[in-house]
Amino acid sequence: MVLNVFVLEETMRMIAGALAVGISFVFILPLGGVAQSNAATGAAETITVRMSNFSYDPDHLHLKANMPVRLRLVNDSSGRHDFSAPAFFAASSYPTGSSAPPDGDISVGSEQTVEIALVPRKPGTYPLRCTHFLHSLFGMHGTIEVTP
Ligand SMILES: [Cu+2]
Repeated sequence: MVLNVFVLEETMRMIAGALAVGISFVFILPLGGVAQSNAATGAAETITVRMSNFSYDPDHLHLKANMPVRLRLVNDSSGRHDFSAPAFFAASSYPTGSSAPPDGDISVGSEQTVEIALVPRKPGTYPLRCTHFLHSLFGMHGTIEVTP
């Protein structure tokens, strides 16, 4: 009987733990939705790129020349990655007070999000890659297509 009570307590604790995880999920999702709708009310379209081990999602960005855009780089992996596209960043312009990322490379730490506002200026297809050792070889590369 004592053993049964113990097992019951353990089970209750596990259920409570699972509920806590479920509840935090429920709270996180609406926050993400609010952030997205706020961005949508701004002038520029927000494009979210998720960075993981070892890919970009999406790995092909389709942008319009002279249309302001906000790139939202979300790294939900356990390690640091970067978004390196020197030719693309050099062929874009930036809002007053900001400029192209140094070396055309944006570094995003684990569980971090970085946003950059820009206006693509020159149509073309630009390579995108992660410069971390072997990441590109493992599939962490893509293209940014700017159409007229
Ligand atoms: Cu990487």
